[in-house]
Amino acid sequence: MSTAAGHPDPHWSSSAALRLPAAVLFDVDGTLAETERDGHRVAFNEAFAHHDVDLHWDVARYRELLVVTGGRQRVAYALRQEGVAADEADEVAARVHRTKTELFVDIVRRGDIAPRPGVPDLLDDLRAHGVRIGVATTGRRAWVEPLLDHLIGAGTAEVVVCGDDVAALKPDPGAYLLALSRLGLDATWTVAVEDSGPGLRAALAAGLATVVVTNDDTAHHDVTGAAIVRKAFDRPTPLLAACLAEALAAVRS
Ligand code: XBP
Ligand code: MG
Repeated sequence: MSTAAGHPDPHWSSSAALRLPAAVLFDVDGTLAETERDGHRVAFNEAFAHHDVDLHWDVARYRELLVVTGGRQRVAYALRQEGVAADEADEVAARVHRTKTELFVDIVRRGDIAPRPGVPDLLDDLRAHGVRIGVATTGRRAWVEPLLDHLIGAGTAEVVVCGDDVAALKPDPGAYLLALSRLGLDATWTVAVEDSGPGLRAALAAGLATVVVTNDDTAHHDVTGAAIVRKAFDRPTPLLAACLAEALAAVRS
């Protein structure tokens, strides 16, 4: 834990001994980076074309479909909406999703995806204060690991829980509970950082104080229960470790 004395952060309250989180668990898609509209969506559309599947997702349609977490589940859901029988939808979705994963890995390896503004500063600040960092995502490990290496540096996240590791995706709390267990922590002094309603519900169900930083795709989501809701990491003030300490204090007091 840091003390207030001499703290360089203008958000730090010198009058109150705010306790920093023991760890911060980050979502990936939409939180660490804007991966969905120009990343996953593009890869899904290329995969549909590759498999002659009669689907094409524009930005508005994809935004609606983001309430379904998991790419394979999202494709199966959309196929069922088109009247495809459940078994066939699952089989086609599995094939399309394998191709989509390969295509998205290519996008990641091209290095085109940048962290959201303010994310590197928050990570630096957490590291400077000795706060442990983890990741809990419903995405597939095949692209999550190369993306994290590129976005935040290999080894920055002490634990990385992916959709492959859990039986149920967000809003199920499984990914967060597994991340906590791998860190050897309970939820009390851990904060989650999310961008979406399903992600927030997963984190809350795991008992975590949760900061939501929305984006254009999730600005309309229900964020009831979040400790802090913001539109950006870097504006109007930087989201830093001390802000997360304030969020924790608000939830745990
Ligand atoms: C992200 C997802 C993922 C991605 C696509 O949700 O739901 O499905 O959209 O990745 P969250 P995959 O940010 O809440 O983890 O195709 O690998 O599923
Ligand atoms: Mg997300």
